[in-house]
Amino acid sequence: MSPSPVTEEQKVTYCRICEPMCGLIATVSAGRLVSLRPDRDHPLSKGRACPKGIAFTDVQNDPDRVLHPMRRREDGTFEQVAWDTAIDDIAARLSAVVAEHGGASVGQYFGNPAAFGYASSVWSGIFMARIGSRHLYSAGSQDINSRFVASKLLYGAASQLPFPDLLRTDFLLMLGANPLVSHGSAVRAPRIKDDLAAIVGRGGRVVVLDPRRTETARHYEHIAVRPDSDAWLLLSMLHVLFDEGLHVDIDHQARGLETLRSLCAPFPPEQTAARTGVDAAVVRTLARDFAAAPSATAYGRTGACLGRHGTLVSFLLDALTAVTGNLDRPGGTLMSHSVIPLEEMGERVDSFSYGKTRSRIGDFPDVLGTFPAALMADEITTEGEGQLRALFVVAGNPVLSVPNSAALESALRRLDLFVSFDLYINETNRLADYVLPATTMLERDDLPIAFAACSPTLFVQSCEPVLEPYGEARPEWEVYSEIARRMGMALFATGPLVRFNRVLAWLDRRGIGRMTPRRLMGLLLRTGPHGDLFGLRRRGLNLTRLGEHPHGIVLAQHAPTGILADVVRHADGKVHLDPPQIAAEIARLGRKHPADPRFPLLAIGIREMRSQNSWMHNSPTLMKGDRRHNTRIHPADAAAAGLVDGGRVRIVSEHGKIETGVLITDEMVAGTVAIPQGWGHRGGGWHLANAVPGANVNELTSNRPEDLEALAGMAVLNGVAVRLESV
Ligand SMILES: Nc1nc2c(c(=O)[nH]1)N[C@H]1C(S)=C(S)[C@@H](COP(=O)(O)OP(=O)(O)OC[C@H]3O[C@@H](n4cnc5c(=O)[nH]c(N)nc54)[C@H](O)[C@@H]3O)O[C@H]1N2
Ligand SMILES: Nc1nc2c(c(=O)[nH]1)N[C@H]1C(S)=C(S)[C@@H](COP(=O)(O)OP(=O)(O)OC[C@H]3O[C@@H](n4cnc5c(=O)[nH]c(N)nc54)[C@H](O)[C@@H]3O)O[C@H]1N2
Ligand code: SF4
Ligand SMILES: [Mo]
Repeated sequence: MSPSPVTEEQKVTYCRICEPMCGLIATVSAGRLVSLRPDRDHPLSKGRACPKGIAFTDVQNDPDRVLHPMRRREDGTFEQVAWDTAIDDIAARLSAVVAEHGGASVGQYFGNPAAFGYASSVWSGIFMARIGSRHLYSAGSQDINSRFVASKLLYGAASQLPFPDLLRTDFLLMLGANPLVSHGSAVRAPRIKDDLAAIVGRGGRVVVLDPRRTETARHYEHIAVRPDSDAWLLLSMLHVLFDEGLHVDIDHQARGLETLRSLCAPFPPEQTAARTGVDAAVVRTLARDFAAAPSATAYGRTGACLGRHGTLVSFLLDALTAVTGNLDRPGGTLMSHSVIPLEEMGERVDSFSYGKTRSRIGDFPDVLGTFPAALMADEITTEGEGQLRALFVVAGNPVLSVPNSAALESALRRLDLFVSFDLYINETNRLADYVLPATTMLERDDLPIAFAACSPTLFVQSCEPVLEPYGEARPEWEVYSEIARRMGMALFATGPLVRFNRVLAWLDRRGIGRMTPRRLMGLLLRTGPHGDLFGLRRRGLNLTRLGEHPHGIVLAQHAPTGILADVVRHADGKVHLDPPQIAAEIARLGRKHPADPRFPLLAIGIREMRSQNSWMHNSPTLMKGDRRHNTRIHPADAAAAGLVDGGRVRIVSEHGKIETGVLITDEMVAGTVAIPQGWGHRGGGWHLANAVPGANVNELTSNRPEDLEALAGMAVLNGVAVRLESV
């Protein structure tokens, strides 16, 4: 008898590894993923996907994946346990911590992949709010919180993520972003390479400000700027605009123009050139050209956010756009606009707060209810009221991603309870009491949140699970619900309501029944700006209608403009160009850069095409071709340190040292080295990653409160002072 033919199914889905969320088609057979390929019918990605998206098959089917609840034994190895056993024990131990030390001693760290699904973020947030946690942390303090704080100061709305109108702009000033590799961040544009080319194609310009001649810079106009000097450069550009009267009247939109003008006055380009490495004449021309362009937009990403002045730099980028009349208009910088107004709800119930509470260590303001992850180590080890004692890590690997890994690693060993939800046993959760098997992006339904609101084309897509969870994997939100139940804690009870609870309790009281994340999102969708209003708006959106369009729906070719008044939440309805925090930060500028002759070079980060932060180095497809961890070094710096291409180098900072490979290249500005992030593997479970470990750049970075960026508590991960030693 011949074996019965196995039927293969093609399922429409989208990638949730990074922000473009490219359309994918999954081939599934007998409940297993066979392959992934780009979705040609996806209106935005149109048949494009990157190597990581395709290689997700390796992750989905990885024999190293965690598929059962794992409990750590005394000797550090893990044993498989039943879900019931794990949840009972976690609930009991958490109850004990809460009884003895209060809910404030419980915490959570939320990693980057968690931002690509709605359910675990919303439900774990509710869980933490109910328990009274005072310890929420996320990858944001190593990524984008400075952007959120700039938005809070400018617009009164921390969740606002203004983004460049790539489809219509005549002038894109790009500062500290490398979208040809990163595929774009805080702007959703799956075909960003084409979008940039089209700007030039229609006679416009793309100018890249970056210390490295990156993949993106090589294709466009590159201005090499010294690391962490962008604040001076932007202040000088604004100085020129004011000095030469190139700004426009924006009184209807903004207040504080005169204050901004006086803040920029002490920074003529001739004064800042030594600091930035950019000629005064170049800065003057750049400012004039930006102002003269029919439309222009200034955009920054991690290179803008991860220095000593990330909030100020993000603020100045928008200020530049605003004073040239380019805010909230076609071709300029657009205001983010969600189809499912989760962020708006958050703003309304004040869960997107800034400075509503302060951290126990370092006295930092909260950003969206979270504190700097750099403080976690000290929060665990510093005794006293509110000490962090029980930690949940959802989709994160902070031992590699947070500054001063060594400190965090040793602190994690001292927790009373440490629980992680992940696909792998990584460098962080190998120290956890429990590693719980999470569902992958293909094993859960999804709806767009967060970065989806930064799309130049107004677009919405939902997706259903492509696969049943492998093994015993479970969605995080169900596990949180179950832990709460076994602790006798009602997630939607009244009481000290914070964050989303107020709204959810309200919905629950109105008899919507058992609230699930999906129901909540369905309600928000229906009552949102494009929703069906329960039938009041014909052709409006609901989950059923979304389901009928698996490749997604283009709601408008262009994201809306003229919506500034709707998104600004300051009482006077205006953009604030004169916040006192910004004036204070400008006053601090010079003091934050002590020259230390022991560490004469500056290190910056670099993202690699076939990496995704720390978690795709176990994919055989992505690791093909003898990949290694190499630091890019300018020939002059290499010669001075006696280094050879392909050799080894020891990189030393005030906080630690690492050894890595040498790649000599003149794409660096002299005095700057670029070290890839996300390496340094010695996790519990990923064999291939561990076999090509590389070095962990965050052994060089600082978690001292006084070294964090002042306004948002951002980790300073670019512009790290180092020296090179030959080995
Ligand atoms: N020096 C330096 N440090 C940096 C940066 C830098 O440029 N330089 N960049 C920073 C930035 S921008 C970021 S975003 C952070 C990232 O920091 P983190 O979010 O802490 O780390 P990741 O490496 O993204 O690890 C994500 C973890 O989530 C797991 N995972 C993947 N998908 C899922 C899922 O669907 N569910 C669950 N439960 N788990 C999943 C992976 O297995 C992995 O263990 O790193 C930051 N650190
Ligand atoms: N292939 C791949 N794609 C990714 C990721 C990945 O790991 N791999 N990670 C994803 C994540 S989590 C994020 S947050 C995004 C980030 O998206 P991007 O920010 O676009 O990515 P980066 O490549 O880090 O680009 C930052 C740029 O800033 C430059 N830079 C560093 N310091 C400075 C400075 O002081 N001033 C200026 N002007 N420039 C500076 C760097 O040289 C670099 O070119 O990428 C996402 N996409
Ligand atoms: S660019 Fe990002 S979203 Fe698109 S396929 Fe690659 S990893 Fe997935
Ligand atoms: Mo990130």
